[in-house]
Amino acid sequence: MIIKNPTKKLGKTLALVTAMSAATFASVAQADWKGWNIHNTGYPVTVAMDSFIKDAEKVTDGRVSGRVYNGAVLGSQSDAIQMLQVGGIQFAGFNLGPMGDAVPEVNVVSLPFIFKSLDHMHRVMDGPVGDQLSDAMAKKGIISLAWYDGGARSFYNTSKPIKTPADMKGEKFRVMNNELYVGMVEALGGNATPMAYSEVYQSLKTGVVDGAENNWPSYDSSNHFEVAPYYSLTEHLILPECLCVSVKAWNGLSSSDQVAVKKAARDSSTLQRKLWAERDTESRKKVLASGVKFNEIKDKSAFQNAMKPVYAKAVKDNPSLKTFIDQIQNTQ
Ligand code: GTR
Repeated sequence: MIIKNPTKKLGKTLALVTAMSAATFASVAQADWKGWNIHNTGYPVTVAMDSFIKDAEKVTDGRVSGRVYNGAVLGSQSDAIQMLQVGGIQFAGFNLGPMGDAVPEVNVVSLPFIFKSLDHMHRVMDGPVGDQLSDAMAKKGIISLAWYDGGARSFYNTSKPIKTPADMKGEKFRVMNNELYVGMVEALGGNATPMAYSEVYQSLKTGVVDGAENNWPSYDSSNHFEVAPYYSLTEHLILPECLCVSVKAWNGLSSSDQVAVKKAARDSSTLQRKLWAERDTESRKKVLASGVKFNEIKDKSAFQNAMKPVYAKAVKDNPSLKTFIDQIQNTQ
C-alpha cells in the first residue's frame, strides 16, 4: 500500500508507540536497542547487523546493547521507517528504495539506471552525495551510520522471459512501496502493485501478481525463484541499503560513544559488502542450478530510454533531485 497521507500514518504510528508498554521505554533508557531487519538468519545484512550490535556493546562497555529482530516481525519496512523516526525502535537495516516518502531527496537512488555499476554506487554513496543524503535523513530523524550493499535488481515472473519492454505488457509486477516504482513499471508498459515483501511469495503463487523484481540473494532467500522461474537481467535498480539509528537513540549517546558506535557500523559495512559479493555469486549459482530460466539482456537501451518520463516526473515533483542527478552522473 502506498502511504497517501504520511502525517496521518505517522499519527497512527505515534499512537502505537505511545501504547507500547512502559517496560519497553524503561529498557530503552538503558540503551537496550531494538533492531528491525527484514531478512533471515545467515543473510549478509543479518550477519552484519548482529556483528554491529555486538561490537557496539563492546566498544561502549555495555552502555549500548540490544538485539536484531529478523524477518520483519516488527512490521513492514514502511512501518519500521516511521517507528525509527519516532524512536519506537532504535536501529534498522533499510533498503533506501521505500524511504522516498519519508526523505524525498533519497528518491534519487531509486531512479532506474542512475548507477552504472555497484562500484559506481559505492563511489557515490561513500562520497559527498552519500553525505548529503545522510544529512537529509538526519533532518527526518534517521541517522545513517553506514551504507550496505543491495546488489542490482532485475525483473522476474511466472510465465515468460522479459526480452524487451513489450514483454511487460499485461503483466502485473509487485514493487516496493514507492510511487516512483509504479511509474517505472508503467513506463515499461506493465502494471504495478506496491506490496510488502512478506506478501510477495504467496501473491506470485496464487497469481495475484505475475512477477516482481529483486537481486539474486533475495530472489533466492525469499524462495520467489520457486514460483517465478523466469529471471531477466534488466538490472534496472542498484539500491544502497543503510544501517540506521533513530535520532532519539543517537542523541542519548555521549559524543565519544557516538564515535565508537559509528566505527562499529562502518566495520559492519565492510563485512556486509564482503559477504554480499560472496552471496550474490552463490545465490545466482544456486537458483540457476535449480532450473531458473535466465534471460541475459545484452542491450538494455530500450529499458533505459523508456525511463525518461520517470526522471522528468521525479524532478518535477522534487526539483532538488536535479542537482543530485548531475552529481551522480558526474561521479566517475
Ligand atoms: C531486498 C531488500 C529488502 C527489501 C526487499 C523488497 O532486496 O534487501 O530490504 O527491500 O528487497 O523487495 O522489499
